[in-house]
Amino acid sequence: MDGPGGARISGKHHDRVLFMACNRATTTPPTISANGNSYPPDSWTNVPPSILSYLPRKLHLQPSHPVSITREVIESCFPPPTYTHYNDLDPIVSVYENFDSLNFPPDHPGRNRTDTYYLNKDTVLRTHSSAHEAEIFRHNKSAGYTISADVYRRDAIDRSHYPVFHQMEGARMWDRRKVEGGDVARVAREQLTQLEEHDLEVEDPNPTIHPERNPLQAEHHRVEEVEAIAAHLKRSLELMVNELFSRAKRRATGDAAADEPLKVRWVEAYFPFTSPSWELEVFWQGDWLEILGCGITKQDILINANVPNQLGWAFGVGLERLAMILFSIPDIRLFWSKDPRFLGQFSTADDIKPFVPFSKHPACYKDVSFWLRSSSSAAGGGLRSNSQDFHENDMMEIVRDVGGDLVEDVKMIDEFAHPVSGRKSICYRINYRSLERTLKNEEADRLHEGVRTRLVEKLGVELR
Ligand code: FA5
Ligand code: MG
Repeated sequence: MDGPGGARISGKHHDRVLFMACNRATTTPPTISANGNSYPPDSWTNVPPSILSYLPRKLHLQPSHPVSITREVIESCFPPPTYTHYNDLDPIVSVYENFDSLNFPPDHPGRNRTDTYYLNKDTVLRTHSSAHEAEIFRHNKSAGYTISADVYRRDAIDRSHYPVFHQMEGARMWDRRKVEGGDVARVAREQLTQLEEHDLEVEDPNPTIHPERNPLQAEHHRVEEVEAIAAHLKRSLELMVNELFSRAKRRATGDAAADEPLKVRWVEAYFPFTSPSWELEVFWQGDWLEILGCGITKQDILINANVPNQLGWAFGVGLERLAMILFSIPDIRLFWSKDPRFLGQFSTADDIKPFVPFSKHPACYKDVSFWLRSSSSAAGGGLRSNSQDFHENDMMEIVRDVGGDLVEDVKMIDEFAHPVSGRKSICYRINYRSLERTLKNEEADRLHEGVRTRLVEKLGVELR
């Protein structure tokens, strides 16, 4: 399960974004400039220049890019005038917008500096497209909307996680004052019957509402309303998945697996801003893959947005996850490639062909083992860690900052505590591999030496 606030870095493209002054050590820079504004840094600041350099990229708007094509296909499932499409909202948001406006409790792990990029204590790079929900509910003129957005999370390094990725949010509201007799349940049911059928195989074993696991917002909603809105939500999203996968299937004729009906399943979930809530998983290449979270919007969010008479559903889907499946893209780093051998393979939403990998370049594995510092003095957000104040995401960030997209993945391969002192030792294996060329061993050695030096400087570990 992907939680709101987890993801990865590289540092090649510095366009419009400037990071004034050097942030290499723990010194705080005098000011951070991004998207034309300045942010005074403080003890919460943790966003490196390499991450700020992604802000101008906006892959979801880049013509013929697979992320953008995936967005277009999803938008076509939620057409105007019922849905307004918002695609260019500023990724720099307040802590209030990203967390408080959505009911995240003060101690939610997503708020930690280990999980989220802070420009300063009040300002973050959005960790999800939901950061704009409250604002759009307040001003939106149509019944529904979609938002596509680049989002940022500190997280592990592997082939399906990157510190920058794209989400698409969608929502659909019904206004009790505007439907006949205030009967939202009946209207939502009627609209459900107007939605198409599909031939996905859907597992949905749980009741819509479960008193403990997935409660009704009993003060605000009637059971019939939630049953009807949930059915409308699930069918709308199943149709979206069906549309994407039938496009992928059309191109894959001759592939036996492509003729099998696609299997999806609904699982119960929890989000602070919806109840009841679900996630949708797709069975793909032998495993269940989570593609989206959704639910019935918490009524207090709508009340705070000054639209107390509306109620409805919202969802948030990961665009790279879908694009990887749609185009058979094996590694999430590829989306950031500017190599024409990658970009040249995609054209439009009507011409979806599987990506043909250019030759797979060799991997180069290097291990690093270290003793953790035995005591701590961490400033700012809480730390989710082992006994000592080491958080894996801090290590991941150093690796990304040094190695950029030349790191394919990082795995912990050993961990133990000294029998007498209790001091902990960890060993990580870093896989250096370029997507575009053969990496020389000396180059990997240089990168690895850089990682080792920074681990000592920044995290105070003792190399073994
Ligand atoms: C959210 O971000 C919620 N805001 C979704 C939501 C919206 C729920 C509206 C209810 C109503 P989550 O953290 O699970 O949820 O992320 C949503 C999707 O983003 C995931 O299902 C997955 O497809 C994608 N995703 C999450 N983390 C990553 C990552 N590091 N790399 C690529 N895709 C990711
Ligand atoms: Mg999730």
